Amino acid sequence: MASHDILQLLVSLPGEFVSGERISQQLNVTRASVWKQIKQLKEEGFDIEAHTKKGYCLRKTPNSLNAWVIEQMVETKSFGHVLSIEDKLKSTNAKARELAREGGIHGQVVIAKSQYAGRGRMQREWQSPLGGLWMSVIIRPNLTLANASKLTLAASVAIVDAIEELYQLRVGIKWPNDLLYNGQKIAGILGEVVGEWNRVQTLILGIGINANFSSEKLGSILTAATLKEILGYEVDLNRLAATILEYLEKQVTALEENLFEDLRSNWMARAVGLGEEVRVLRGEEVFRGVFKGISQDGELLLSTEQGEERFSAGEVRLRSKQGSY
Ligand code: BTX
Repeated sequence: MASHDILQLLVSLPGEFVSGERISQQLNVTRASVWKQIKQLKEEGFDIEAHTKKGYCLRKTPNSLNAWVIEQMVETKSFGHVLSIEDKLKSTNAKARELAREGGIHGQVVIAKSQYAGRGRMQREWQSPLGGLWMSVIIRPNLTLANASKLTLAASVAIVDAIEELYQLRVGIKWPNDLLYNGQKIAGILGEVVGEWNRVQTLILGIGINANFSSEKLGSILTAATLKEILGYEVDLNRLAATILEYLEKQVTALEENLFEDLRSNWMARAVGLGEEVRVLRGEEVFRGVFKGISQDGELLLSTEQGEERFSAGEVRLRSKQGSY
């Protein structure tokens, strides 16, 4: 018997005590085995009240990452239905690529409690200590390659929506897909296409969220903040993952149905620096102009003295005139 069979039973009777005898009868196992499994669940962080006469009652699922809990929470068609959590990985994007090559399905998720070689865009380092949400989703969308870049925009809006719903926190998006709170980075997104096809077959969407740790853990990175610091409490990582997956599936489905306009306006409503004078850096080249938004094709629009310039994600960085973001 898996300890999760007991959980199923306790979850189906919220707030109720279920006797050890009833559990053992219903699941056809010994009382000793029930006791052992309950002990294991408690070690995993499940708050289970035990009463000698009444039996067991599930009071609370754990805040710490738990695959079973996320799978139960998530209300999606396919995202997060296949999900694995590892204690430590080099990078969840690397692991998801491997899984995708081995036949991983659309919406399959891999999460690591910590990463020892997490990556940002252009091979930059992404620090991923314990307490964060480091997650990659395999996406096999029905989209052309040109439209695939919009997936990272979709992911930014999905995360912002999730954070707003769960914590009533207004987060800004810095082109193309960093999430900022008061100018401090709290999350990043890394979209990587697997293989080279005309029609995108697979994209790995890596999502990193500074959640339950102190930003001191990020060493020399002084431009970061964590949800725990902003909110003053530790967030439920399972709820956060499940809610992001729900919004993400909605956004991806909308893109597949060619409904980019809503996403574009949602993205722009959250964009940092919109309408302001900014600098766009492409390698050593610097472009100055007013940040006008994103185009129908998902490119950054900059109005310069020479006219309108368009930039695709991946090649440029955006800076305020003073260099503050
Ligand atoms: P980015 O290239 O926009 O940002 C990388 C830069 O952000 C780094 O050069 C560093 O200055 C800064 N930085 C590094 N770690 C952090 C952090 N924890 N918080 C704030 N700033 C930081 C952003 O790339 C994309 C990040 C995606 C991360 C996810 S985690 C799950 C998946 N696996 C993986 O290896 N990457 C993705």
